Amino acid sequence: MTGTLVDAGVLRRAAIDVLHRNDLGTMTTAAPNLYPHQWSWDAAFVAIGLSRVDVARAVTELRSLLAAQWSTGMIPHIRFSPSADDYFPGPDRWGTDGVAARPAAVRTSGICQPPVHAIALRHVLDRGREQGGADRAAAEAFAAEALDGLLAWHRWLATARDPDGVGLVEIHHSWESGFDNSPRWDGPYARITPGPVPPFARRDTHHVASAAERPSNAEYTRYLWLVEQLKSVGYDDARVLDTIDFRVRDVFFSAVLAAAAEVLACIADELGRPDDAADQIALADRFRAGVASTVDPTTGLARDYDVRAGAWVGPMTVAGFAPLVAGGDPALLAAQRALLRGSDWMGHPGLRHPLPTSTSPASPDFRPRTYWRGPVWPFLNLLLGWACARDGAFALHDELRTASLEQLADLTFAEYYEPVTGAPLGSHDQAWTAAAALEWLG
Ligand code: 2M8
Repeated sequence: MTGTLVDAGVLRRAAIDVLHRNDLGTMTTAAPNLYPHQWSWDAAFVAIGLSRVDVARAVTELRSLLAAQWSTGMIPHIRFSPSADDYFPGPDRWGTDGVAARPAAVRTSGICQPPVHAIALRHVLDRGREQGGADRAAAEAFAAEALDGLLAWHRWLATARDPDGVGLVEIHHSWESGFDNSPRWDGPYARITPGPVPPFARRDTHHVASAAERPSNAEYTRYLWLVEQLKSVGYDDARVLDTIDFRVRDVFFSAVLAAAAEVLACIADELGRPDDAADQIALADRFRAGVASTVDPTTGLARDYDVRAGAWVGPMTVAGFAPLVAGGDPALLAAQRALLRGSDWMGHPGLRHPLPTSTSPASPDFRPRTYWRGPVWPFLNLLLGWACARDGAFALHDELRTASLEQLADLTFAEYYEPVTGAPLGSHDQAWTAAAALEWLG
């Protein structure tokens, strides 16, 4: 079933309005009420969208995020805005103020998110060069300014987060994956018995139509237990490995690193840094191979690996298409594209729009209204589309673009959408959803 394409000008103006309303000046809130701070991978998508309308502001978005980078190289998953306190857990609960690696001037969380930032920088550079003049100068100057930070970020992930050198990034909290309560994490969380967690009052459930669209209280207790564990060792990378109950090699995160490293290699080359470029190519190769090594020969989907349990994690989620993001072996990518278009995914006859769902509608884990357990996430479709175009899979890119624009024509810019009815869920006016609309419009 297809929807109606809204007038491109109307969609564009509405998306720009959302980004303006979420703009705090030098950073954009991920959503007006639910997420009143700057999130790491949201900011990268926001910069991609902004680069279509205001290259200088896109540069500022990435610069603000990089100002939160820790001296270890980690880019934290939240840069807190001093002007908002209606989010839990806020900076006090994270307890990062005493961490020496944190930049003194900004308050941050103590974990990270997938490294889409070099991909965002590529978009900003390309748009700046297309515009020419001051935009080109600003984008090129920023690329030179940001290069060392992004190299340090990728190198930190490749060392601190791949201690065994297997070409897969290990995460220590499902918030790091960005797929917070995906069925991917049910197994690892089921094996955790939370220790004492200080009392807490959730705020997130106040900002959605139904609490059922958000993670459960049992999930939040585990999320906060992991924060206590991280705090207990002062967020020290080496001590975390011995302490944390959640150690999972995240295949989708790893795929993003592979893709971003390849992009950063190209930028390093353009900036006259061939050694750094070669280093990033090697890193991309390593993580691409790591991602490919996880593919389940029976299902054709890539899998995560629970280090603590020594077990594969393989529910039918969109993360199984990590090889499409990482790139690589043409036969593997062709098989994955066929699977994605098939009746368990985009080709499922019950879908309102033929778009990837966060969990397959054919899976017993599918929950169409619950956050990362089923709904469609627009920013993710943009990332998949970008990877398709990179690899010359233009037909699938165009299918994703057409269906995405139809979905976004409702002008709610929802955080996620119910796959069967197309109803908007979670927050409305979500910044990265508006950014995805701008990028799809071109
Ligand atoms: C969601 O995650 C945050 C925690 O980081 C939350 O639920 O409070 C996820 O969808 C994540 O991927 C996203 O970056 C964030 C902000 O949009 O919200």
